[in-house]
Amino acid sequence: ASSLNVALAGNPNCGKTTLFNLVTGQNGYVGNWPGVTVEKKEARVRADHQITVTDLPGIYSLSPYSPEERVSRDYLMSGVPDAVVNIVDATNLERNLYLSLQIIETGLPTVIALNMGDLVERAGDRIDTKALSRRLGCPVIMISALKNKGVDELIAEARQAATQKARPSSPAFDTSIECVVSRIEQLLPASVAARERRYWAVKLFERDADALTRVHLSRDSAACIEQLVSDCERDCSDDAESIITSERYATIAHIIDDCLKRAPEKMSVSE
Ligand code: GDP
Ligand code: K
Ligand code: MG
Repeated sequence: ASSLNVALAGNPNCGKTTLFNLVTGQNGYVGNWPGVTVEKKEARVRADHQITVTDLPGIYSLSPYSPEERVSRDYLMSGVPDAVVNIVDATNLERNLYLSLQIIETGLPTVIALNMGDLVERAGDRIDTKALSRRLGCPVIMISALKNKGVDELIAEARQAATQKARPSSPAFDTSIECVVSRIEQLLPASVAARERRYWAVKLFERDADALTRVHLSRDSAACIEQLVSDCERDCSDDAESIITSERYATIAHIIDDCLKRAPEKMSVSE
C-alpha cells in the first residue's frame, strides 16, 4: 500500500516534537528545508507503518511573513500531505485557534489534537470536544503527548482523514464578507482545485503577495477582485487584511463561549 503523509502543524511549544518522538520512536530524519534554516523532521509511525509524519516548524499564522510560516504553508499547499494534524495547546485554546482556522481553510483533511489534556484536567477546565468539532467541521481529539493519552485514537483518526480525504467545513465569516469571498472564488481560474478555492479566495481578499503570483488570474478577473476588495474596505472602513483578522477573532470568541468552561475559581470577577 502507498504511504500516507500526515503533517504535524501548530504553534511553537504546543508539543509537536513530543508527539512526533512518541509516535515515531524518536528515530526521525533531521535536516533543513531547502533554502531556509528551518528544521524539518519526518519519520514513520511505529504503530502504523503506512503513515509518515512530518514535524513542521512552529507558527502562529499561515501568513507568509516569517521563514517558518512560509515553510509550513508551502508544505501544506504542496499536494504532498494527505492530511494535517493540528496540535493545539489546549491550555491556550483561544490563542491557538487562530492558526487552526487557517489550517482548516486550506481544505486539507484536518484532525485537531487538543494536547496538554493532563493540564486542562488538572486545572479543572472543561472543553466540549463535540461542540468544538461541530464548530470547526473536523474531528477533535483530546490527548496528552507527555502522558501518552489519546494518541492511539489520534493516529486512527489521522489515518481515516488521510484515506477518506474528507474536507473540513470552514466556519463562515460574516455574511457580507462571505459574499465577497464567494464572488472572488467564482473569478478564480478552473485550474484551481475545488478544495483549495476558498483558501485562495481568502488570500486574494487579503492581497497576499504569494497568492497573486500563484493564482494565474486574467487581467479582467484581477481588476474585478481589486474592485470587490476595495469596495468592501470602504464599506467596513478597514483594510482587507484587518477585516479577515477581525472575522477570525470574532469566530474564535463564539467558539470559546460555546466550548470552553473554565473552573469556577478561574473566572474573572469582573465578568
Ligand atoms: P513544540 O515546540 O511544539 O515541538 O513543543 P515540545 O514538544 O518541544 O513541547 C513543549 C513543552 O511542552 C515541553 O516541555 C514538553 O515536555 C511539554 N509538553 C508537551 N506535551 C505535553 C503534554 O501533553 N502535557 C504536558 N503537561 N506537557 C507537555
Ligand atoms: K520547543
Ligand atoms: Mg518542536
